[in-house]
Amino acid sequence: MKIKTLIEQSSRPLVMGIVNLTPDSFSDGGQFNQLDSALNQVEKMLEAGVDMIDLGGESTRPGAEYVEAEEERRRVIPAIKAIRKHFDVPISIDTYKPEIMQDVIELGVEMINDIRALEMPGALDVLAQSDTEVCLMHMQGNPVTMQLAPKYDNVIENVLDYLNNRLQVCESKGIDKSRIILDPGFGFGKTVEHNYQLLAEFNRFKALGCSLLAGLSRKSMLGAVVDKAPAERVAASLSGAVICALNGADIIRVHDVAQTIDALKVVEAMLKEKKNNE
Ligand code: 7PM
Repeated sequence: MKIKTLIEQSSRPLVMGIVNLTPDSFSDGGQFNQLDSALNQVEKMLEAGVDMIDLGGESTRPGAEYVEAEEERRRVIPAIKAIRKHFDVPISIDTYKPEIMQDVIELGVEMINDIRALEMPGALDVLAQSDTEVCLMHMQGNPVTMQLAPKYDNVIENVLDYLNNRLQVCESKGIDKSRIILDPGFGFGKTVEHNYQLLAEFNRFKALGCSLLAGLSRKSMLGAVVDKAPAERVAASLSGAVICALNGADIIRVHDVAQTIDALKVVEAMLKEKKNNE
């Protein structure tokens, strides 16, 4: 089913669970371990009620290393096939490389999640020749240098202008607005203050007429306030998720699926009564 349809049918934002395929310090990075760990993560998230998963084969963390397309393909393709074989869950692929987009679209993934908003040469054409949904995210600079000196005249206006421009470019290429999801890109070339300005005015992005995605799970904008390591930022992340839910987010990208769904169910129950008493 289309993500757009899932959004329309849901009375709370969809929860997108983050599944990383990047080798980390907790495993030897071996192919089997990576796949097995991804499948375990997906199973747990489904038990918790996740609406879709976001699979990433290249870390986009500040200062992260570049991953060749060949290596990203080796990580992502077997994972998609294994997830498809074992589970029935919409899949989003976190990639900015057009050759990866092409391959995963052929495998029938529901969404491309692009932190570069289809700016890589060829990416627009790949999406234009498909009917796959796509998330366009704002980033200032690139993942290696973006946190060195983020600068805006007005972060809200600048991010709005950027996303509006990417939207126009997509539409001119024949990518219909109805399959585009927009994301201001918390943490991507933004200071703590910029991030909280975006959070405070998240609802202004509704004016662009697309569904909205918010990704702030465990990010440093939360660490800056609670002074805790990423894994200890669950409560802070829930606070961020609730703020976004109250300000028009349609998809929330998270590590902690079960806790986020609980938090969003409370928002949903409140909004239901609010609507009933209008
Ligand atoms: C710093 C920045 C640390 C980003 C970690 C990350 C987003 C995304 C990521 C997001 C969309 C993370 C990331 N963040 N895709 N991919 N929106 N659409 O938290 O905010 O995993 S990477």
